[in-house]
Amino acid sequence: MLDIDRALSLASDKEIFPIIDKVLQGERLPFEDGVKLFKTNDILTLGYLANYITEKKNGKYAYFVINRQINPTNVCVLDCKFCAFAQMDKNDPRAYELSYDQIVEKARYAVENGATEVHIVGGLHPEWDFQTYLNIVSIIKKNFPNLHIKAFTAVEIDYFSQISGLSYEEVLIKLKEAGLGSLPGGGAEIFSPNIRRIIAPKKIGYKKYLEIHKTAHRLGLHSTTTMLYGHVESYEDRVDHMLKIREAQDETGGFTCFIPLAYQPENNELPVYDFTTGIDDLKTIAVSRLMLDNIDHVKAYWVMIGEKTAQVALNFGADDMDGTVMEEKIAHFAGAKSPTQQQKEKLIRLIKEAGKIPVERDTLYNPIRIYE
Ligand code: V47
Repeated sequence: MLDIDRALSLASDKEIFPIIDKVLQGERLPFEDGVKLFKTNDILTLGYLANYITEKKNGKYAYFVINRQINPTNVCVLDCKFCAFAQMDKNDPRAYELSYDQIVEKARYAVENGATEVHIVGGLHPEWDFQTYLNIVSIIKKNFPNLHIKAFTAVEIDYFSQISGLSYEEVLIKLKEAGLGSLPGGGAEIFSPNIRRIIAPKKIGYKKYLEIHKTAHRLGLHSTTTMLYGHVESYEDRVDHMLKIREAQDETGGFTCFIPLAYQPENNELPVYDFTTGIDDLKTIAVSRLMLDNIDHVKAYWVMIGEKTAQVALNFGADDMDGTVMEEKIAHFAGAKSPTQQQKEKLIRLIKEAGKIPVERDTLYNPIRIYE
């Protein structure tokens, strides 16, 4: 008897038996199956199935990147209810704006510590023009030509288009010419317009978010994509979100990775005060892996689910842990209990002890070093 048959013969939830067959036959799962998978308590079967798909796609490899986050400013015109990072008033003592020199120094620290990537996300500053954001990219590129600049969410790209009068395509072409390497996936939150009205009323809707990513893909830029879960959304909203991403990926193939972001509940305006639970984190990773059959990688973002859950998630459908990060603000302002940075050696240990083979990767998942 094959290992997979033996393991799945122990499955206990009849509701998911037909889904098991579909997964084993490589069939695409519809909306209803995603919801059933979220509702099952047969968490081990769910994890086994998700891990089966991960290993079919990526073998035993689990990835990490040596990277640094840089948040140039937290001054932001949006007023997202879950966000503890942004400051509407630039005179608030918690508001900050980094100078070009400070940004270059942060990038220099990253390079000196082995980083291949900087991940840049910040606020929509009411007084910064598009040129300021372009300069951030070009000044880093000029000083560190080999560093991959993963910068600016679709929400920021839409803002640049508004303040410059340029189309999404023109904004992205200018950023690419300045040295942009790829787009990060933030700002997706939950696509459901009803939930978005509650948690992020001023933020662009999902159609624009996906249009911007698809435009980037057509210009040869890859991107990642995310989902903020664990607040006021339902399982149905999560599955709907995943399917909209799956449809966009069918069109362009440009998403490298899906990242479920666990809601952090402190210092924000959303009246949801609990962190996500370990089971919900694992289910969300596993269901993502099973629904998003056309995305190669699913990330267990240790910053938001903690190192221990992220490690376990490597056996529940995830094959990537993000990276060293070096300085994290967005999750920590909202109460994240994880460290704000990570040593490469720790990531290697977490991956090895999960029974996987650590691979240091670049932003686009090219292996840099395999730790057999
Ligand atoms: O856009 C904000 C989210 C995102 C909270 O692309 C929150 O590889 C949880 O997108 N609780 C920024 N989440 C981080 C992000 C990201 C992180 C790591 C890797 C990648 C990638 C992307 O964080 C925001 C928003 O969606 N966020 N506040 C909060 N209270």
